[in-house]
Amino acid sequence: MTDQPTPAYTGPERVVSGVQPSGALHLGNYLGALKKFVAYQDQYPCFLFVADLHAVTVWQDPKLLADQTREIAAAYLAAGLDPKKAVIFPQSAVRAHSELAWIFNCVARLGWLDRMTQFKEKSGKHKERSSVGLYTYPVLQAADILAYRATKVPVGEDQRQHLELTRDIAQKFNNDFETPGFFPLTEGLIAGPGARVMSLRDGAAKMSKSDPSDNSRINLTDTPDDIAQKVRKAKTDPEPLPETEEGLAGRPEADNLVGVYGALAGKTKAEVIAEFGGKGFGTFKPALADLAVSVLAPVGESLRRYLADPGEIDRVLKDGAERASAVADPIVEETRRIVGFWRPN
Ligand code: AQP
Repeated sequence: MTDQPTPAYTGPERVVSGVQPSGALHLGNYLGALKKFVAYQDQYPCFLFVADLHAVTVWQDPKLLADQTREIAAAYLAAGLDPKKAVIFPQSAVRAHSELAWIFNCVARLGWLDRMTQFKEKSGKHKERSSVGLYTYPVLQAADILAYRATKVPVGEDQRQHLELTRDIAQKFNNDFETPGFFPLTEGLIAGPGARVMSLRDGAAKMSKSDPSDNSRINLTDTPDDIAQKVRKAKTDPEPLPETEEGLAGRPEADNLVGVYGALAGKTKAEVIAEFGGKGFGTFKPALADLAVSVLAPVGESLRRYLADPGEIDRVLKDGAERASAVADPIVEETRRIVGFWRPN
């Protein structure tokens, strides 16, 4: 794969990202994605979708999918996104994503997809029985981004490899069709606190919706009591917190909890260690529980209020789909022209 800069893309800066409607959102989704979306909505035009096309790469109950989609939109609003600023929409309602994904399926190489670690993790031992969609998921992601010629994508650390694939697809398209700079080489906004929140039960596994243990994650819908209890029960080692940040090496659970505290408080790990270094988890965990409740409980409350008004969520999603299509459709139309598809003379 190549990573050479093509002649520069000179269009406007745009932010695109999405979250799958495949279960209740957790602290990792909040810190790795939602909180960042909110920070960018005042800086750039933001296109934030509910990734229902991605969700159906594994089985989703058709009776639940639309409501799950509303739930993610409600979480966006509860986290602080303003639909007058950010464009919030269901991915499947903007056809440009699927159309561009097919063209990119013909640009991406099998060898590139074979290297994607998320497919290996998600398909596990059942690769032969996985959907083809799960395999080509990163190609659809490239289409999600490039349908808006997005220049910036805020995501968690787990998406880094997929973003590199998006750049490779953009570059190969630009080279193959001799349209330098047509698609931008999108930058991932990945770094920073909360980019990789780990499971509360295992510091080596990422916090995930699909983890069978509910105690492994803090859900945005958890009550303050649930949140405090999950923090209390979080796996740790018997040592007090180290006096320096370097002392967190080899202590994944301690490192994770310090990182979560920092991400919630807007502090670096070094600042958290300066405050709690040398103290035991008997002191640190209650402080973390109080902080987590103070940040997440209002989000949970707001989420419940939005969910009580599905009509309002539907208005946001419909309006968002129209605004998103107005940007993406001309880009896909131009792509069709570049590829050489038939058009009436
Ligand atoms: N543990 C995490 N730490 C930081 N960021 C995370 N994200 C997910 N988990 C963490 C970020 O959340 C955004 C939306 O993710 P998604 O729902 O589209 O899919 P995912 O990454 O597959 O999330 P999950 O929770 O792990 O779901 P399952 O269990 O279904 O696979 C992305 O920006 C992601 O980086």
